[in-house]
Amino acid sequence: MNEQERMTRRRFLKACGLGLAGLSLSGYMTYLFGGTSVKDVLKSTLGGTGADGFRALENFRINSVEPTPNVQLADYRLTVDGLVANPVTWSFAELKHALTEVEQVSDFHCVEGWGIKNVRWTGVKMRELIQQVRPMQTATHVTFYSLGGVYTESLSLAEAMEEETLLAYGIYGKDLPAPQGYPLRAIIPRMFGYKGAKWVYRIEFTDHQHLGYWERYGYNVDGVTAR
Ligand SMILES: Nc1nc2c(c(=O)[nH]1)N[C@H]1C(S)=C(S)[C@@H](COP(=O)(O)O)O[C@H]1N2
Ligand SMILES: [Mo]
Repeated sequence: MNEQERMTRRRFLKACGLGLAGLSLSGYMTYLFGGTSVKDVLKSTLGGTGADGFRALENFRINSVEPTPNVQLADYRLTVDGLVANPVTWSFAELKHALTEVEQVSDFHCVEGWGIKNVRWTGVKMRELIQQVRPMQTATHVTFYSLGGVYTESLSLAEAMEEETLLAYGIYGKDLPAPQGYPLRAIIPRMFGYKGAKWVYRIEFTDHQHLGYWERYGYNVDGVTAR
């Protein structure tokens, strides 16, 4: 780890968990880096919240490594490019016109040990978007880029095609609050929250997997096991 990574790690630890009730530092490190399953994390810590400076929003803790970008919806564009036959750049209105709106109720869980049951998202299915842009034979992965300029995440094409993989713009029947990724965030319910980038403005199809932000600090690319 170089100095910058150490700083980031330290900031991360400070930001997201030293205050978690009932978790010792070593316990915390264990579940951060010790091969813990989603179920174990949820079992051990669901319901336990700490006075740790997170801003609660509908029981979410706003988790961001960058400040909330100031997005004017009129200026927003989503670009889908890379290894696709039909690249697109859509305004928000064009996106909603091109794809079918769906509602989906699913649980949300963060690797840090908090989770929320039955979150009601509104958005569009990645699967439908993928069918429209028509990936080339060589495309194996998709990378999500975030307007914050710092955060990226990626999925295999198969993961992106899963029934429940969403691009969400609403929550509980309202627009997504800005800190939660307005106007567009990725939701992959069976994976930890870090797999879903907030403020997505570009989706690139590639022939290899880009490591996501937290994956460079040791999180698993599969998004299901902590390590
Ligand atoms: N752009 C961006 N997306 C992000 C993150 C981030 O720091 N930046 N954090 C991820 C993590 S670790 C989690 S748990 C969720 C948190 O979502 P929330 O802020 O709505 O609770 O967003 C994910 N997407
Ligand atoms: Mo997270």
